[in-house]
Amino acid sequence: MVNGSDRSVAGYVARLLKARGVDRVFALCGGHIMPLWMAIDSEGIAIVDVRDERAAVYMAHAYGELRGTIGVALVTAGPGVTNAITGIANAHVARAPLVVLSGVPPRPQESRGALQDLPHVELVRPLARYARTLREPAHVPAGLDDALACAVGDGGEPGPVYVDFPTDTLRAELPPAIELTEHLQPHRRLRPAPNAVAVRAAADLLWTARRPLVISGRGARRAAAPLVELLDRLGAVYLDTGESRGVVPDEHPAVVAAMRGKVIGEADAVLTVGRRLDFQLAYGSPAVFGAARFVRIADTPSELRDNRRGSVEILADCAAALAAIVASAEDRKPATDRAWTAGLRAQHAERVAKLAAAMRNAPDDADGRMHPNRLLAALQQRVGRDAIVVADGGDLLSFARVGLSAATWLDPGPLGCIGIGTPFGIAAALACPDRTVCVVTGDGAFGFNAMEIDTAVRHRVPVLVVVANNGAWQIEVDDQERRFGRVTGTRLQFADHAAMARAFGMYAERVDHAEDLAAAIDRALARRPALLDVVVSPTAPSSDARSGLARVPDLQALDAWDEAERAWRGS
Ligand SMILES: Cc1ncc(C[n+]2csc(CCOP(=O)(O)OP(=O)(O)O)c2C)c(N)n1
Ligand SMILES: [Mg+2]
Repeated sequence: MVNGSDRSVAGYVARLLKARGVDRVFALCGGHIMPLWMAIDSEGIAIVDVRDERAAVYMAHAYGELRGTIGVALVTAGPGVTNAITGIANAHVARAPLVVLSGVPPRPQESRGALQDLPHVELVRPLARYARTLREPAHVPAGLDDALACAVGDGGEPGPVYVDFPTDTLRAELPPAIELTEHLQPHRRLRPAPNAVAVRAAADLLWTARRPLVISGRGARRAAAPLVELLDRLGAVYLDTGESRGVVPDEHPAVVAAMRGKVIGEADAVLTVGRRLDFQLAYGSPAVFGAARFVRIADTPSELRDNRRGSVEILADCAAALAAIVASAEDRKPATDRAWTAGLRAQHAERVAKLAAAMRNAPDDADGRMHPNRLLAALQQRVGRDAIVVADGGDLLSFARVGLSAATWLDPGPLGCIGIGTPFGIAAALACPDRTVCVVTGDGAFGFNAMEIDTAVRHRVPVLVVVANNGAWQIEVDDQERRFGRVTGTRLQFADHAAMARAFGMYAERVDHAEDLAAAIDRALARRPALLDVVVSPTAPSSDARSGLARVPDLQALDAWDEAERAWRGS
């Protein structure tokens, strides 16, 4: 009998995870990792056994993000690791702290054609902050400690780390000289303190600006209070991005999300808080942001100076940097043009109200199918604004991004990794048992990890999954129709996802008419885990379809920015 609390490497790994606060591991079984699997179970860490390794990694990603800890996925050798790679790639781009553990064939069988023998570390290395096979039992404590530090971004960028062990190493004992408690306690993460000179310069630049704009991203997630304080004191306008949606509540007077294009063009000072200037922000290009001066604060270099340097750059914990800037400004009166901010806010509020009314009343299409906005309006009303919303898909994600408000928001992120919906939703419901979790997903996106409804049922995870069933990869259909005049390989069927969910024991309904939505949502919420398969119109054009995102322009992600960039470059 194998005992997880003995001196085996597997037992040590499990104890270290437990000591670091890991209470759940998302996993798919296999012989190479079984010693570790059993040790993790013996240690009292819950195992969420899933149906595809990719889903395990997505779940670990969302679980870690929402709990503010490291997410852990355990996958077997060979195809277990290759299946996990999309999840690792997603966490890499999202900078999500994540540990993926796996096994490799026993050392005596290495490179002899063993079962499931692949060069895991080489496959994963470009996507991981740390990738290593820990062969030697004596090296396991320090190696794993280093990996966990890398995952949370201690001294670098947070992100996924990958560690595997030969199966015989997992079964081997740590040498007697290795102190068993060593490395169990984490080192305190050292974050650089904000530089006082840079803080003063940032306060000067922002407090003398007429039209200051603040944009937040990943690095702002744990800086909500000082961010709001800065917005209040400076009177700036504010744009969030998918990475930090919900950090500043929609009711805050700085929020002008519906005026994104205008604000970006008019601001004379832009403060980025833990946010890359990636494709979602026009790469910070002067063609779009004009001559605005930038202040950039971030706790990792990758969010500090990409694409457009700041006149001031502060590498520090974002909360500390924001608080220091506010303190440095003291009682100084900002030069912010209040007429500009008030005008934007008023226009924003008008657009939001108009949209809400239009969403509630959006007419059916010629075939009698409801507009996706009817679904979103009903969800907003029944699920509320305090929920955790996971949005996934093409057109559907675009509609949801514009029309659905949530205290916590998760989506496919900058990798555009559709298919995360159900796994993220399951992890969210496990991470935050007191909150309502609603996944709203396109039918195409749902299909990738549809089998995870089985995981939700087996683990009694109270998640609501709403499939917006338009029988197509519709945003791609739209692109083909607009640019090629014909449609090929982008249509699906109006499949019966409710029947599929019921086959796995999940409560499910199909909804065809908008007037049936409210009652169906209420029934589903009461019977979670539950799925609603809602038939929606494929012909409703989304803003992402209209903006050109799907067609991938040459210079910028959106048509309008692409044209501006072309004009600016003189090409
Ligand atoms: C893994 C992955 N494969 C393909 C794509 C390209 N893609 C983006 S949106 C989309 C269509 C999504 O269809 P659905 O989820 O049904 O949403 P709809 O557009 O129909 O609302 C596709 C195929 C992607 N982003 N990610
Ligand atoms: Mg679809």
